[in-house]
Amino acid sequence: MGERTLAGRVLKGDRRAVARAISLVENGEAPPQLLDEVGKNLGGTFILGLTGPPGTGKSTLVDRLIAEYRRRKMKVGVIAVDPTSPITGGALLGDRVRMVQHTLDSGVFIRSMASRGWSGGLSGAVSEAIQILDAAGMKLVIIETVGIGQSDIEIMKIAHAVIVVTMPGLGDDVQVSKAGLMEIGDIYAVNKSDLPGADAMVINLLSVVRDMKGKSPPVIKVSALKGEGVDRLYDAAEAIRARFLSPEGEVMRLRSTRGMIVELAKRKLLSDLEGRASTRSAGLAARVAGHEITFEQAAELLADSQRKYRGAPVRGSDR
Ligand SMILES: Nc1nc2c(ncn2[C@@H]2O[C@H](COP(=O)(O)OP(=O)(O)O)[C@@H](O)[C@H]2O)c(=O)[nH]1
Ligand SMILES: [Mg+2]
Repeated sequence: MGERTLAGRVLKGDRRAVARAISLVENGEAPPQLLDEVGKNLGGTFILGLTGPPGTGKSTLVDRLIAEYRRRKMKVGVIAVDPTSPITGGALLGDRVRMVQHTLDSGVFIRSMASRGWSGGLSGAVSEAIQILDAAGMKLVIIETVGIGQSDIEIMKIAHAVIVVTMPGLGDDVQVSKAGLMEIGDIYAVNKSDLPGADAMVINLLSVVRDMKGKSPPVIKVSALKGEGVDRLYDAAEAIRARFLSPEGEVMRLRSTRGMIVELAKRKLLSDLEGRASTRSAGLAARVAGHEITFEQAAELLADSQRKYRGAPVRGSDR
């Protein structure tokens, strides 16, 4: 059926095959053979996450970082996870536009994945996409997410290093701390340093990240627009990658692998549940409507049938 051929082409780094494979994964239609082949041919890519509130300049910064890595001939994959629908476009297009200078470079693969409709399943699809890029020979995969919502935090658990991007004028970084971003950064970038208030933001951030963590991650002032400070951001990311490549990196690799396994398992359970839900929910809804059972009981029944179906302990199984 050509799956082997597709896998073969992915392993050779064929960008069209990679695009096709990621589409299959996104639609939950990837043939097991493809994922098997990919899984057997992983090279241990470094996963760099970039997150932060919308408009802070993440895509522009990713574009600059790609250039830094390409200058060193490193093959780079980028996945931009976008909250908007692929139909209405919006920021989705924006991400690609900001990185357009790299679209003709065969050493760079850029892909947007829309989070709409994926909810809990998104990180599973991202995990598979990362594996495809890894098997295709990318030594670095950059994941850009909009730092709002739980799935972002989950995706960032997969990354080996996380850069949280902020900018001046975010109002005492309330948005940043509210979104739970203060706990997940290995590096903090204060972008748009060409605008007033960047120094204050750095000082502010330094105090906050020191409080929340035992150690103090670097806080780096950059202007993606002017290309200032990008080299220092690159150096900070490379320092973490050097650790990743050393024996010490084993812990990082295991943590990320664990995250991926959990996300993939969640995705599998979710799609099974959705399958069952579509057949069972009509009956359950009628019983709720008839006041025979409560919403809570209906949900429990559906969950129970899923657990039984899976042959798992019905309740209280540990995680
Ligand atoms: N002044 C200034 N604007 C920037 C800088 N970096 C990005 N921008 C602008 O900020 C806007 C949002 O950038 P984008 O990269 O799409 O942000 P994202 O939503 O975080 O991915 C765009 O209009 C960029 O041109 C910067 O360093 N300085
Ligand atoms: Mg963006």
